[in-house]
Amino acid sequence: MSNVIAIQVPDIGDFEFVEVIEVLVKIGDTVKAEQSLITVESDKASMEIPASQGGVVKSIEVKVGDKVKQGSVVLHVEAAAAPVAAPVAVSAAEPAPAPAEAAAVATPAPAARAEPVSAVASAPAPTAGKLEMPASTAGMPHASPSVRKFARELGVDLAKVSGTGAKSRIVQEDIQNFVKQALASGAGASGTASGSSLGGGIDLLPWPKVDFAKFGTVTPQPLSRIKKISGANLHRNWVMIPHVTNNDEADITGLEELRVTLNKENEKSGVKVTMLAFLIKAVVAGLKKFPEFNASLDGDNLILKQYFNIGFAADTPNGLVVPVIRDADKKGIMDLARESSELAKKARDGKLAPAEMQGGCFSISSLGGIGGTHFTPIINAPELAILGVSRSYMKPVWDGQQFVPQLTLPLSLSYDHRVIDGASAARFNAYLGSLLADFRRIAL
Ligand code: CAO
Repeated sequence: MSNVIAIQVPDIGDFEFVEVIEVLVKIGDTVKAEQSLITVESDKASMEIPASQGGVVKSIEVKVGDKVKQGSVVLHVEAAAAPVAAPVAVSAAEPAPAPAEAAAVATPAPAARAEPVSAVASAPAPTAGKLEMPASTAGMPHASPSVRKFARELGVDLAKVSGTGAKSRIVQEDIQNFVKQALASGAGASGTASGSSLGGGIDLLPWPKVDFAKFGTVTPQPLSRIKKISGANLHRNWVMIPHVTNNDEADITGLEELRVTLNKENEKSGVKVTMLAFLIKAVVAGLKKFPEFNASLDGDNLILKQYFNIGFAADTPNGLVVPVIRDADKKGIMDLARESSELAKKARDGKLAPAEMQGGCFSISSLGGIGGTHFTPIINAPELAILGVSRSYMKPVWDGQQFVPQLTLPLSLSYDHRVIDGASAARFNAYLGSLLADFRRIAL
């Protein structure tokens, strides 16, 4: 028995008649349930009418320019098997159609297509049994969902394309011509057609969806509030700042001796002199010598700072925070050691005030107490550079006559390459190394 089904236009809300602007299938095509069949357009927006039932297209009952309304038959398909009512076509409140009715007339399931955020972000969610026209797309390029999809696949910014269709609608051919022109003008993948997003955007695959439980027992654990906030900041900084990391090493043999001596002398003071305090002092000297490191980008301007506030990454049970030592240039080693340890304790206890994490000029991330050789610290925007410090180690160094043991501190300086050249970064890092190797230089 022939199983031919009429596919109708569903309830499309307040619009009595809408115009067919695209027919997306032809007779003989095999269509799947949910596949778009035609695009209709009101005076405000366009949308696709999907098939609720798969099958072979036997006849098409509409053409471009026709006006259709709820109940208009779009086409007939011959279903391979007995049709199944579309899963979301019938609202839970309505009685399901009898199988015979369902077999005769299948109303398309609601299927407002998932569009890029900019395209139909304001489109209302479809209600069961009803296909909502997206809200007005005023101000957006005039194009059907399938054309938008096509543009998206090619990375074309529709705002840059002129439409040649009715009412200046952008049609598929306009996209093809735009791409041809962009290629002919020699515009490369990154800078096409004077600012078009063709190849310039980040067009990534969706995040992999894996059912981990299939492979073993798993326990979901929500991220801490700090992790969520710091994660979003780190992500933005990593993506938006062209990072380069300069790796160097400093001879801290003498400095470590001094640190140990100071700690012995000041045992009763209750303040432990840390390598971090020396590093802060050395960084301040570096910022004074290389002012572009003590700056932030503001459009085409560099905002040079005359103050020296140094942040340091503190590892806490809830995640990473960066307390800031203000006016570090006005403080001595003991003050810096005391303040950094107080701030680190506050950070671990979750008691840092927001003001204690603001106003930084440059950050230090010291993993020296933990381990590692070198790493790539992520710049703490809007700062322009960050110093990563790894674990010091003893290495044999040839002094011209013999190998001598040298306590060596690895320094990893990440910098924003939009502002800082590789040569400047190498000089900055080498200067830090020279200060740490002979701290008397800091007085020069
Ligand atoms: N090389 C070898 N040993 C080092 C060292 C180095 N570069 N730096 C510190 N140490 C030693 C210290 O001497 C100390 O040893 P003792 O206990 O024997 O005296 C020990 O490591 C612990 O140091 P500390 O942690 O108390 O002090 P600190 O000044 O090195 O660090 C702070 C303070 C707040 C920076 C640190 O506790 C911390 O949180 N570090 C982690 C920072 C972080 O997570 N960075 C990553 C950010 S990106 O994800």
